[in-house]
Formats: sequence, C-alpha cells, structure tokens
Amino acid sequence: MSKIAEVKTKLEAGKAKLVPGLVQEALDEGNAATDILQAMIDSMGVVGEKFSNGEIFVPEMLMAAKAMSKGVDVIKPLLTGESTSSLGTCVIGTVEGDLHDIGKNLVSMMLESVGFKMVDLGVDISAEKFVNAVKENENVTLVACSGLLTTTMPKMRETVKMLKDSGLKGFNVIVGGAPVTPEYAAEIGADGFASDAGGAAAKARELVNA
Ligand code: B12
Repeated sequence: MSKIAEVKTKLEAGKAKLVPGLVQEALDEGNAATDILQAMIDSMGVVGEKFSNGEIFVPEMLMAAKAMSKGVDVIKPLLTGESTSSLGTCVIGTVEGDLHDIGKNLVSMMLESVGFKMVDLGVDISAEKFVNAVKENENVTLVACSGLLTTTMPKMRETVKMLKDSGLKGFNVIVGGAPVTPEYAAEIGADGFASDAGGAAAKARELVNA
C-alpha cells in the first residue's frame, strides 16, 4: 500500500496518533504536501458518506477530524510559507450553531499565506460577534464565514446581512462551506464565494485588490 493510501486508511479509522507519522513518511517518500492534503480531504468525504449510511456515528467522525487536524499540522509549514505582502486583517469564523472547523482552518491557513493578518473567532459565532470583531480590529479588509450544515445556512444569511447593515466600511464578505453554492452566496449578499481553500485565497486577493 502506498504511504498516501495508508494515511487515508488510518485517517478514516480515526487513528490520530498514527496519522502525523504517516504524513511525515509520505513527505519523506517525495509526495507533495498538496497531494497529501487532497487525500486527507477526500478521506473526510468518505467519513461523511459512512456517517450518512449509518456505518459510523458522531464519535468516529470526531476521531477522524482529530486525525485530520494532526495530519494538517505536519504539512502546514510547507503549505503556508512566509508572506511579504499585507492585504489587511481578515476576520474568520464558523457561523452560529455550527461546530465544524477543519475547512475554516484550512481557509485561514491559505489566507494567511497570501498576506492577511488572521483573526480567527473559532466556531459557533453569532452575527453580532462577527460585527464586533470588525469594529474591534484595525484595517479589516475581509470577513470570511464558514458553514457546513444546511440547518445553519440561515445564520450565514443573518451574518452577511448584519455585516452589510452595520454601517461599517472597507471590507468584503466571503462565504463558503460544503452546502454553500455561488448562487446562495450571491442571494444572501456576499461579495465572494469559493469551493475550496485555494479558491478562497484567490478570490480574497481579487476582492481586496479590486
Ligand atoms: C468531521 C465532521 C464532523 C465533526 C467536526 C469536527 C471539526 N473539528 O470540524 C463533528 C463530529 C463535530 C461533526 C458534528 C456534526 N456533523 Co459533521 N461532518 C464532518 C465531516 C465528516 C467532515 C467535515 C470536514 O472537515 N471536511 C473536510 C474539509 C476540508 O472540508 P470542508 O469543511 O467542506 O471545507 C472546504 C470547503 O467547504 C471550503 N470552505 C469551508 N469553509 C469555508 C469558508 C470560506 C469563506 C470559503 C471561501 C470556503 C470554505 O474550503 C474548505 C477547504 O477546501 C462532514 C462530511 C463532509 N463530507 O463534509 C460531516 C457533515 C458536515 N456533518 C454533518 C452532520 C449532520 C453533523 C451533526 C449534525 C451530526 C449529529 N447528529 O450530531 C453534527 C453537528 C454539530 C454542529 N453543531 O456543528 C453532515 C451535514 C449535513 C448537512 N448538509 O447539513 C455532514 C455532511 C455528514 C453527512 N454526510 O451527513 N461533524
């Protein structure tokens, strides 16, 4: 079995102690960090399918998430690098009612790598907290909202609306997460959408430099 395949198998089995070592071995074998990351993202899709099919339950999903985070820690320094430009401050968070943070963390990592100073509010963030963070931090040029649950999508709408109605200026709002579509992003008044972390960085740069 290839090292990447081993990473996938152990990640899907939620082996958080084994995954970091296997990721390192996969790197040592010459695999690109981006390929390992993509394999881990694909594995989370497999985990989600198993959950949908009733083959696994929340605790197993949580263990896989922990394994993924530990694996990402190993490749993070290789993916981010040192950025020299400054695109201002980005406030990022997962919307209220939603505890998923792996995708948000990847997006945060990529935005930092293209030159944003990141203010990560964490998960389960109310619209008010997003607005307050824009008020309290200097030079906020971007607000990024993540949401993974269809049930919390109305909270994303509420957040974008409150940010836009706040009277605060100088920033764009970008949204994303598995259930979010470009159409939904436009409908709720967001300035940008991307389906993955790389796309988020490209879109953010485009919005801030516009
Ligand atoms: C891991 C996981 C969990 C973990 C989360 C741990 C953590 N620290 O994040 C735990 C166990 C806590 C969990 C709980 C639940 N989960 Co869950 N979970 C998942 C799982 C398996 C993987 C998510 C993940 O990390 N994916 C990998 C990352 C890299 O992908 P991503 O998040 O989509 O992010 C990428 C893009 O979307 C985008 N992106 C993300 N954010 C942003 C933001 C911006 C601004 C931009 C531009 C882009 C962007 O870029 C990212 C990187 O490429 C998914 C299955 C799936 N296929 O997604 C289910 C899934 C999301 N969960 C689901 C459910 C139902 C739940 C629970 C309700 C289960 C329950 N009965 O309790 C709870 C809800 C808890 C809560 N209130 O949030 C459903 C959601 C169904 C739906 N459509 O609403 C899914 C789809 C599983 C399924 N197939 O049914 N879950």
